[in-house]
Amino acid sequence: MSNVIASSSTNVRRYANHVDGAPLDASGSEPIARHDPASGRLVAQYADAGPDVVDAAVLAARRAFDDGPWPLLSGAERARLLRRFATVVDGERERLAALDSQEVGKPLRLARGDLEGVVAQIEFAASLAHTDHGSSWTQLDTGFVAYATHEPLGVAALIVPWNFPALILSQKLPYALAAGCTVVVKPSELTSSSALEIADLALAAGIPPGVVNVVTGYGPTTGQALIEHPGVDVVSFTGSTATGREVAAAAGRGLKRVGLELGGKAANVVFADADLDAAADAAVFAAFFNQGECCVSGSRLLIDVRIAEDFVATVVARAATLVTGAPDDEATDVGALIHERHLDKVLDHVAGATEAGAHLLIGGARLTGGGLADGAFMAPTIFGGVDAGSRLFREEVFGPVLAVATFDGADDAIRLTNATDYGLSNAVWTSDVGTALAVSEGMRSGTVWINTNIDGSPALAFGGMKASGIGREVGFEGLREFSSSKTVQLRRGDRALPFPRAATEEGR
Ligand code: TXE
Repeated sequence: MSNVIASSSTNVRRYANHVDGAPLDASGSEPIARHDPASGRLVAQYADAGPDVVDAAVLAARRAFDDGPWPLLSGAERARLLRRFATVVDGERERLAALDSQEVGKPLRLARGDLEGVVAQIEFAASLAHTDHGSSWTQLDTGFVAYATHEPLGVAALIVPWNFPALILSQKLPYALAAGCTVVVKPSELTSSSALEIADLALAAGIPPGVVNVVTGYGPTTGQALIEHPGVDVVSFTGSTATGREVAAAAGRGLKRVGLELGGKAANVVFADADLDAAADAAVFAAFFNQGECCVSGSRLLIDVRIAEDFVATVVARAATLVTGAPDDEATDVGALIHERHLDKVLDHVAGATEAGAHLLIGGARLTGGGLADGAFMAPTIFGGVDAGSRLFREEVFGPVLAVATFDGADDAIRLTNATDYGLSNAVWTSDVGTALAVSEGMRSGTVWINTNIDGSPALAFGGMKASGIGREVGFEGLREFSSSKTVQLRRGDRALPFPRAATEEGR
């Protein structure tokens, strides 16, 4: 049953929550209005779920877990339903991409890529549901065998941000389902439509009611109530490091498993012996993809001092060719930022970088010309000569701002890469395999890309070190975040116990 309550002639989508396979409106609270950040137009309204709605959603997930059938289905059966889910989502890719593009402000052309990723994640998780198995120990002792199984943890709370609403959901949801968990999703209050639509599609694919629930609302109220609910067993969160600390504290109080995928400040290290043409293209892509609103954005370019001048000139020239504009224009490379306050925060970083003595090479301002006046558009921006101690070098900007600095030798490149609290991803470009391996060993991050950037596959675990988070999602490790192992030990024959054998009847 669709969560869309009404779509008026002005095409404003009005949604209820999705609980136990049906729409559930939030009584008594003002709906949350979402304005398209590229035009300022009202495009969607979501319910602001209070504690009563969160409670109903967790209880629905609890029933679907405790009474089944979801966790009791065979792996093959869960895999079959997940494959069907992937097929149904595949059929709706264009519509879902349009929703994410409109609510995030990202180019539709690139949102289509997000949705391809969503389908690939669900398909991969289906393969894990089918092939997952435990381990056994048969060599421990004569007459003694042990085996370990992986059991679903229970009800999972999935808290999702706004930069890749459908894609980040797909890095969690199908893995939780493959493990046998039931879920309550809390999408960002800025971009909730695709999660609600995807919950409908799960139902249409035959995944039973109550297995996938979605509550919409603000983080500190709806999100916090969800994490603190005693019926939740595991929390998977993607968002800011500051909020991640609060989420971890709340999960800690409830002794719940928690996975945190937080911010990043990736370095893109380019040595003089690299394929410089490919490295320059990738530097531009990594910095400005998704308006730089990406936890793995290559927001720091560290360039070998021997080639710095020419290479930076090439990167700046290529950045100048990027088209910033309306998300639904097929020619657009860079869309609008998520909202005005975020644009202000990015501009504050720009002002701070200038004060700290960095050299503005391109951009640096809001764009209002050419029909962009009503949106939160920012020019792709590059600063040279960025000091390693400055805010721009160390803090996540989450906007189209690239910080450039030079290094001299591999040790210096590693030192600069690690000069931030974050540790999510980094990249290195070189034709020398020894340099590539040495630098990747020194980089303190969950992912290292060699001669590529912002790349991947659903098979490859993703997550961070340091302030970038705890745990891994996606791939086999992503499945394990939602399961608990059980060790079963079996002994036959004589058991040698350290206590004296109990007296027999005759001996008394
Ligand atoms: O994130 P929040 P915001 C970074 C990026 C960005 C900054 C702020 O630097 O500029 O964070 O973005 C929910 N309990 N990233 O404010 O607050 C919230 O409703 C439970 C990096 O949007 O972390 C939303 O669903 N939930 C990042 C989600 O958490 C809470 C992606 C993220 O919101 C909550 C996004 C609470 N107390 C931002 N408070 C990445 N790693 O990709 C908020 N939420």
